[in-house]
Amino acid sequence: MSSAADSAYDVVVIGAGLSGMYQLHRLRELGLRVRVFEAGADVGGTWYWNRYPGARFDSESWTYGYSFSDELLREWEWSEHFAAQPETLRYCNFVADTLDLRRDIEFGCRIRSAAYDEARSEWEIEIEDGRRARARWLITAIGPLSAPTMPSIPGVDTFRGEAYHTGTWPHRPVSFAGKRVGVIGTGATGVQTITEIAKTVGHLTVFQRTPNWCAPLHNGPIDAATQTRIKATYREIFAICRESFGCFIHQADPRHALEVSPEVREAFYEKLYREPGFGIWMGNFRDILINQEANATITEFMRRKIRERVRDPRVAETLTPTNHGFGTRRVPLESGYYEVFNQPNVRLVDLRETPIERITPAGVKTTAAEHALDMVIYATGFDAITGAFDRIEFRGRDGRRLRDKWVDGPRTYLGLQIEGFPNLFTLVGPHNAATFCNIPRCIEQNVEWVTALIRHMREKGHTRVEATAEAEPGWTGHVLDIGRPVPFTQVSSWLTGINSNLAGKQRRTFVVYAGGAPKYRERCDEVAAGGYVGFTFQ
Ligand code: NA7
Repeated sequence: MSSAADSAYDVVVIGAGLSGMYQLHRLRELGLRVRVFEAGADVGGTWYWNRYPGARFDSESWTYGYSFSDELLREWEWSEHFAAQPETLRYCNFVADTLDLRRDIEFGCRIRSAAYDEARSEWEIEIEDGRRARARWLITAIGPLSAPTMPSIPGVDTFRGEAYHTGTWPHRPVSFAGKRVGVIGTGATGVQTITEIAKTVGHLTVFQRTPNWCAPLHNGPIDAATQTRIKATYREIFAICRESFGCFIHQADPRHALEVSPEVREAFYEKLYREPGFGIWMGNFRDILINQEANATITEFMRRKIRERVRDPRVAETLTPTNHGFGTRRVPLESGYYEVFNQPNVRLVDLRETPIERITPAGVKTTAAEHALDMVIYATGFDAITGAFDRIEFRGRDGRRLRDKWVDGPRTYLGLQIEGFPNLFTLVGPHNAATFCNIPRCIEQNVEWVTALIRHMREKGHTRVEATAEAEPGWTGHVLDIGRPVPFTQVSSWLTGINSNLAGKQRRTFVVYAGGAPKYRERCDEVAAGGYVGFTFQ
């Protein structure tokens, strides 16, 4: 493909993951000249980078694919209810091939800066290799979890063995056989990695700082009859997702946890624990995530489950969260995670008791011991939601830097636009329902809404759109108001903007919209129906 940088486009999209790919497709339909710049060597975003062992969906595969195209739905078949990363990456490639997307995507291009040129009402984008491109509209499709962070532990660079971050996993096979492997981090990624490599590892040491409440995934193959049923009912499936809080197939039970007897409650929790996917989180009693007393009942149930599954009571205790209730952090789904700790070749190190002092050339040194290792795996997460924005120098009107504007937390309108940054749209950006969602469902909403706004501008002959100085604080205040009473906003995790490894990310902020996808969509639709209330056009 010839280099298309140093050129002018109608729209530049940053990122060729699920949101960038769909945005490209929709904008092409408007007849616009679109260029997508992607840092990776191919499409897929999250599914391109996160190749770590055990990486797979926690969403039901058949709820995750794009819903907009009957052709895509007809031609693609998921092999498992919760597909593994290689299959999902194949899906991304299938979409790129079917829609012929690659001819407008330039790979290996990491964006360094983007500056708004007021005189021309255009964005000027600079790629790290120094090339530039200009476009009327700039759309970020950079993902909420795309800026991996290493731990701020001294000595990381001194380790002599193999070292990997899960978010930048190598493309070649990695063997664990006979090796002494250490994993740092027990979030959703660490839980998947640990469970998978425990099957072949020589010896595994898990360095855990904060345990999470994990629930069984119950994955399985999709048989032919189920495949036929799924394909025949896609419309119903997507309709259910559309009306649920996070666009998952699981709908909250209308009952309150405390209005039923303890026996009924227990039986319901048991049933959910035996069922696949996020049902125990999203399809539970309607109040378990908003009422502390209700939350305590499911939390106690989950505590008992850990004790039942882990043989050594001390290890079970260490694996049991003490600082947050079930569901107030992202719930990792697992396939035998707790049983890993019954293996004789697996050791759990509690970093709350014995913190890591440093990484040494030979392994990991805690305050209690030095653990000799052949490999260290960092499952230490991401500079979430705003991190990918911070890594690009965005300059809006009057040279204002986005980083400065967001220094005390993001300020946005609908999580899609920012006052002072005309013609910039932030798919799956902060304050957007998509950050807490069965993400392609919300991506489709985001993309379709932005596409309609651009179509509107073209029809009216506008060259510039920007959130007003009133609309932005209105929305930002609404995000805060709706988030404040929700328990998960009072717990530290990437969902509340915390990253212990980064200066400036130690204070909780409201980075996600906690009102749920249906309410969010309704608001976006109202804004559009009212002629794009809260925006100024020129
Ligand atoms: P997470 O959920 O942010 O988890 C990161 C893990 O790494 C978590 O257990 C952290 O402990 C641990 N961590 C981070 N830094 C350190 C240091 N310095 N020392 C010890 N332990 C550390 O990231 P994931 O990749 O698992 O998941 C992110 C999302 O991606 C996930 O929710 C899915 O939606 C997809 P902590 O909890 O901070 O004590």
